[in-house]
Amino acid sequence: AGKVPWWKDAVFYQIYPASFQDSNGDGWGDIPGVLSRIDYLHNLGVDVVWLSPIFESPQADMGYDVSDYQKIYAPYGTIKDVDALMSACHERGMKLILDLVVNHTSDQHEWFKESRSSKDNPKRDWYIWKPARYDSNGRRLPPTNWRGYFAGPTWTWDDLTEEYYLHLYAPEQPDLNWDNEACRKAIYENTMRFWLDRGIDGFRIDTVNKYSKRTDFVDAPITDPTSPHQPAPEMWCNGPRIHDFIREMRQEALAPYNAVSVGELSNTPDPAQVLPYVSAAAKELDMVFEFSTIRLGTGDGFGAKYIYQPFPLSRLKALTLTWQTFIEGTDGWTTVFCENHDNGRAVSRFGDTSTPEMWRRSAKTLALWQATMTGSLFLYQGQEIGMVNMPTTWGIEEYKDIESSRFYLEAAKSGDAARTEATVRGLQILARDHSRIPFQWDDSPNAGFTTADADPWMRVHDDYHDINVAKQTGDSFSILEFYRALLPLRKSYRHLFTHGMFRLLDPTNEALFTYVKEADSIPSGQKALVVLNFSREEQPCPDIALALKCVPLEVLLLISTLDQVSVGSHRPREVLEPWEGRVYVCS
Ligand code: TEU
Repeated sequence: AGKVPWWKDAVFYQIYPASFQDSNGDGWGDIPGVLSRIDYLHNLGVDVVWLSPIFESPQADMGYDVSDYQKIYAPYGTIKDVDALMSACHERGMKLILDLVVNHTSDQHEWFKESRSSKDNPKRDWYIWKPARYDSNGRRLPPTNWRGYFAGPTWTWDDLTEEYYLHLYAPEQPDLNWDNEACRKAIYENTMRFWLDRGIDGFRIDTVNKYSKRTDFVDAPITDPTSPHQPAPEMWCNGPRIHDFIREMRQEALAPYNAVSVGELSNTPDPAQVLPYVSAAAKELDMVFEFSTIRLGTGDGFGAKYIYQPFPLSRLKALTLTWQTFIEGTDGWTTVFCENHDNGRAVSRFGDTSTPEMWRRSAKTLALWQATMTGSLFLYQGQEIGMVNMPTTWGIEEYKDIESSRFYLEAAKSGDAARTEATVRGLQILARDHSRIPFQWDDSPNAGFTTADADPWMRVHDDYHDINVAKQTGDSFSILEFYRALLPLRKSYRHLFTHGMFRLLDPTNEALFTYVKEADSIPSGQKALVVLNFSREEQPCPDIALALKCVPLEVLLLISTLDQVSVGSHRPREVLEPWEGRVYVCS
């Protein structure tokens, strides 16, 4: 086995630039703000910083609608600020990756302005234009009945050239036509090599499995009778040429720079379909995020996404098992994550925020879950201090995200009060907004995110006096200090945690999440046993020695989420306290 690539053992940290640190008091986070916090990240144990989009954008979708890939959105700073952040990372042995959004551009991008200007513009075919259809009454209809991700159609009529253009997301996000080679070449040159030449270390690649649409553009079957538009991810996910396109992207732009790539791959629940993207021999992507696990709780399909579906722990365990083991015996790789900018906070969704004590314990147990799993570990800003969802007392006006407001409006317009109520409840658990409120640094006004007199672009959580970095720094029982202890531990046991094989025990237990990590590459046969109590009740502790197949005297407690416990003692206490997590190894 050759040298292990650096990015397998690296700890990645996603920053949402609008909400991390404002340095100039305009209420928006910015890149100098990130730079001012670089040592906080370094001390946490972060190896790679991933910045969500920082490019010029009208902000229809918080920067995932880029109007110029070579300019920085002014409130975030300048390209010199990016260079300074990149140098600060490199000086500390850290790396910086950017968010590559090339399934679509903003409708304000020069390319789209040209494309829409006339049917015979050279860039007309860089986007996906189709003539209208007409029904028996001569009423104009879009080319297909597809529903987009933001609760609307995927086609918008353009009066000037009298055709529709495709957008899987907002009308302000027209899809690029990857079937056009000149368009692809421009993407590699204009959006990727430009930044790689400046020294960027790689990309998180947005909607990475959606670039190759089926070219027959047929209607989707009616599966959501409540909507005039039908979910149709099969029309654009994992399409006919997707692997050719990604291999070409790798060859043209990533490989020449040894750039790391992590793809955002959704709507692909079948591991056999994911493996081709991450097999080393395929030379496509280094790894991907697959969302089945952390999307638990979201409603099925598109229309019901924000109708909350409770789920048993056994379902979370089964999905974890699938996505921990699908690369076994292959040359593939995977990621470990439980939060990002598109999902509600993990401690609110998978932990327990019923009391401050349960909040603290469950956040630490979730940390133990993440830090012992196989794959490259990704943290999201605020996860390390246990930031929680927005209070349910806040009104819908605090939900700024285009997806939240489009789903809410769709429900409200339906006139169905029960559905509207269910959508509000679902948003209170699942909305993307929860992870986008300002980072909580300390208990100064606006949680230290911006100056006292500034108006942060999103409301600061009411709990920032209790949940913030300053309060947890130095408190050895805090979530933050637990992460600070966990990350080096993950590295010193990397053969078991990062690279080991995941073996789920007791799959039907609805309170305990118990698994073994083992590695056949270890001559000693050393194993680790992770026991996590995902419940508010005491649970009997499984037989550790039996699970580890070693004699009781060899059992060592490696780490526990409890405050007062001497690690190393080998007499496992018979009972796990509520939300207690432990890791044992054989000596
Ligand atoms: O998200 C894509 C994405 O997660 C959705 O397409 C997802 O597959 C769907 O909601 C599943 O129900 C990326 C960015 O992370 C997101 O912030 C952007 O809004 C989106 O792409 C468009 O760029």
